Amino acid sequence: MSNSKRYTITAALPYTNGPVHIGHLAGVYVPADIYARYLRNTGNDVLYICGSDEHGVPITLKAKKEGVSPQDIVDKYHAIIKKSFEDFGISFDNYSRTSAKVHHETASEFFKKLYDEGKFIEESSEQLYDAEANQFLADRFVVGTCPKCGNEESYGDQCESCGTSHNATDLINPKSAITGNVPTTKVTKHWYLPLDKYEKWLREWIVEGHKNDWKTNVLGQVKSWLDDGLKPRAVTRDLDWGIPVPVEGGEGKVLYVWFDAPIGYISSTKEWAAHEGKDWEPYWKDKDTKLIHFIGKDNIVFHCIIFPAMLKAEGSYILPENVPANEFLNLEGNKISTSKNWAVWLHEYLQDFPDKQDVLRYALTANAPETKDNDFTWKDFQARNNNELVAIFGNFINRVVVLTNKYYEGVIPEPNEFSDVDNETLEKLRKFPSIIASSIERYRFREASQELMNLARLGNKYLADEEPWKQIKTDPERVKTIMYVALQIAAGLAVVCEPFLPFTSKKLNQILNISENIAWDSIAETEELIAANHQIGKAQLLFAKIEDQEIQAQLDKLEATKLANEASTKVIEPQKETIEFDDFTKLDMRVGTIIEAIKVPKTKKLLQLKVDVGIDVRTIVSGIAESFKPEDIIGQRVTVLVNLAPRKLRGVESQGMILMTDTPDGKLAFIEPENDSVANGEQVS
Ligand code: B3M
Ligand code: ZN
Repeated sequence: MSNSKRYTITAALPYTNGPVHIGHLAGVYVPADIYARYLRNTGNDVLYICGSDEHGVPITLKAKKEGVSPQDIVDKYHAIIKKSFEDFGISFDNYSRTSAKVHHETASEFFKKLYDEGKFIEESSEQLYDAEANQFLADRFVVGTCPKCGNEESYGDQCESCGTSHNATDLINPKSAITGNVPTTKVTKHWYLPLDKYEKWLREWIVEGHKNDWKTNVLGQVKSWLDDGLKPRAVTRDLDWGIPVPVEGGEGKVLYVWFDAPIGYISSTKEWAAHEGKDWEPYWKDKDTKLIHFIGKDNIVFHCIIFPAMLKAEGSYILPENVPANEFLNLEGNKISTSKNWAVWLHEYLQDFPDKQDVLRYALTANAPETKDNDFTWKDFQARNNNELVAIFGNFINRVVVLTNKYYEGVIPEPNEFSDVDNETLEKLRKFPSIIASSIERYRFREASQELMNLARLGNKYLADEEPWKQIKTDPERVKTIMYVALQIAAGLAVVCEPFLPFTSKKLNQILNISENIAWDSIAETEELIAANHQIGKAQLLFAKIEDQEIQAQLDKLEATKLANEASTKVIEPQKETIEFDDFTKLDMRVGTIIEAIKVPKTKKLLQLKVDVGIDVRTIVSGIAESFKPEDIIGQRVTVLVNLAPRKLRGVESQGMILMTDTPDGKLAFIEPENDSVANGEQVS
């Protein structure tokens, strides 16, 4: 194709300290995949690459916590992540890992070249040190107050709250993440990239040069850092996990993870090229290649300031054409968190919904956090599936295929003369590929996904208005034209849905018996996408309704996570003063059963109960109304302190006390005999 271009598309390398979750997918991998698939479908030379980020402190910390080696951690999660991406249909041309030999070599050479050309500052200075752990405290090994926004849990290299990247020594009140100790300092030598020298150039290139085509959230962050002034940044660390510093004096030191990780894009390209027998260099060095980095907002500084400064210093590489960073996705109102297990993990989703990759892709795209943080809810997921994919897209295709089979045994009829509505409908169909393309090219994937749905809506409306199922009795010749037009829309949908719903597109091509994919650009020009007399296949369900209980199961899973988290942070009260055995025997505790319960009027907490305690049936006023509805506790077995002196509560005399305990979510729970046959009045001792 004449206007074919070369694209190098990168998706942030996931840290291998945990599996991939929906936040990663919505922010990075799904939009990048839509973009890559679209560009391939429009005839471009596309390289879409990624790989596991296997260095850095998060991995060392996880290994320490689990008592295994960092290599064990990265091997475990690399395998899970790689497989889940494949099963989910993320169409990477290559998925590498930064522990690969080619990466160690590429990153070392890169560092060496900058070192040899005098691009670094070499400096010894006091760095934070944890004497007990015998460890310098860089990056996530140290937590403290962010000097910029006051967040008390900023990491040594970056504050996740305001996005600022800083040096560990800038933190206020630093604390070791390993021992909790207040760090001391110790002198050590490191190599620094003098970012200040690139400030002017960065401003011209991004703030001036890309003011009209980069996203405002990205431009805003970049501008604010430049306005604050850039400082030299250490690109080496005193750690034992990473790529050894390949120069004299670098013994026992490794490259900073954010120095080596973006070079991972280059190594992944080399690995791919070697495998495919191609040349990697045009993808990184030809100025006509468009380099696009898909990332989340916490990675903006590294992709817009530090990595470009590295590439510029090296001198032979192209710079990104765009860095379409997304904001964050929350989950059911709370921040997604790997350590708190508050996430929908991709590998678990694929187990629970094995053939519903496209549903998640669609739900995440339709609700993507493109301009602000967004919330994923299972209810919205269900609604996107049931009300859009099933009710609009699936319904349209199903009607077209069922009717074509019913009226014509699956053979597409020859149309008669087109009515105005037919012509208008076909004209609208021809415009959709460029409408969707324009949204995708501007990184507006939500908008693009809604235009895709609008094409299905067009098809549905056309059928609803033309009513072939009625006309078949009165004007069968007209129905031939209607079905022909509807089939053109179905064929168009198979093409333009591919970037968003690749599994569906494939299935739809099978149903329509299309073996050679129709070209995206041909839709605008061709009179006929799918020809008369072509035999199509039988109807198959494209999307199935998701029932309430499937959604409830997911919500229950999250609820269990919440409870487990609360339980693990719950403070256990210290033991009370010792008592004598005689003190204990004074307590008369009996098993009983609640036989009546009503609310005490004008109180929030009190229930008035009638309890059969074996000795008698007595009234007890109990502060449990916030945990139980009266009607739910009739018949409940309880333990009652029966010889507590009676006292009046809101005018009602309470003759005893029901023993209760607390649940992690702040509700109360009864203490009841484990065995149902225990009679009322039995003593508890
Ligand atoms: N691993 C950060 C992250 O997963 C980091 C991205 C590297 S991209 C070169 O959020
Ligand atoms: Zn901050």
